[in-house]
Amino acid sequence: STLEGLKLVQRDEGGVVTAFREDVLRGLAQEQKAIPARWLYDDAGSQLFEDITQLPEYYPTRAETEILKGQSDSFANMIAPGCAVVEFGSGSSVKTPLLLSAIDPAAYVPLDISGDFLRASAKELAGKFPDLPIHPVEADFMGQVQLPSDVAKLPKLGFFPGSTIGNMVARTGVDLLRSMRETLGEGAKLLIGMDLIKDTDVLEAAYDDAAGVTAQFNYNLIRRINRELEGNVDLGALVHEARWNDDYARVEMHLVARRDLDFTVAGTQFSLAKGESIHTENSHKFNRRTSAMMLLAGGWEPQARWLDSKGLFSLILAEA
Ligand code: AVI
Repeated sequence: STLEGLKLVQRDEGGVVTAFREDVLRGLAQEQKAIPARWLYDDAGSQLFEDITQLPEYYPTRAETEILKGQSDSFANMIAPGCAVVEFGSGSSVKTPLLLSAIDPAAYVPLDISGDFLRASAKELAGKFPDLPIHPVEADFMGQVQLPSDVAKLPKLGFFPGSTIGNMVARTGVDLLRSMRETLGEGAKLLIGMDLIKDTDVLEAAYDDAAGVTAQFNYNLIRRINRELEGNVDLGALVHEARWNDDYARVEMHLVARRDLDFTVAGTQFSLAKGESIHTENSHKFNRRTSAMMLLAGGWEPQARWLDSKGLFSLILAEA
């Protein structure tokens, strides 16, 4: 049973495997089976996501990059020079340099839970901006983070691109926005990417590309369960599906059973009936009003909003 699984969990050492096992066993015991999306991002999953950002169907990365390139004058006008840019996540090799070149900050503070990612990207950035002080902080930014004393006196700009906020349910997203406000302090600004609601076909194609890379990204979760949690899920019995949920304004990724199947994970037995699914990710989409509502609920007042030329994606500047 799930309870026995949880007891096992407390006895073992590896904290990450333990948390993974707990989340998977709890998620598979639910009526609608669901596994938190963060488990998609092991090394293989992170590489697959990088590949996704290059796909013709996956427009968000290109659209946001276009805004960052095209609006550098607007950023320079609205954001104080000499601020500290605090990036939530260790930074993209393309987007971060575009922002930093536009606003000429006094310091850059990437926050990431993975020290390895953090060091690698800080090193890459130091090569491009040799005069910019970089202060990487290894921390879970879902809670308040203590910023280095070097940047205490500088105005702060938070940067959270990619519409990663959309991977959280509203309550978690609002909690994160509030934590960001606490981390950055009174008077701070936040530049945040929020993907837009659009034609269902365009949205579903972005999460179910013709080359099947997103499907592999989804299947990788099952490979990880089979490898790390002694699972025996027959991957051939599951098919990747991207589903627009109009009530929640989100694209959902599911793994749908092609036939009835039984399997075991960490000693616990589960079954899926043909057509049932494991829900593996949400990607919420926004419009002008819902993005403003979300930001306001998190303690941020929207000040400016930019779209790419096709109107697919929004980048919003908000003030604490
Ligand atoms: C990381 N995140 C913003 C991506 C998204 O678009 O929701 C994750 C992703 N999942 C499938 N494709 C991309």
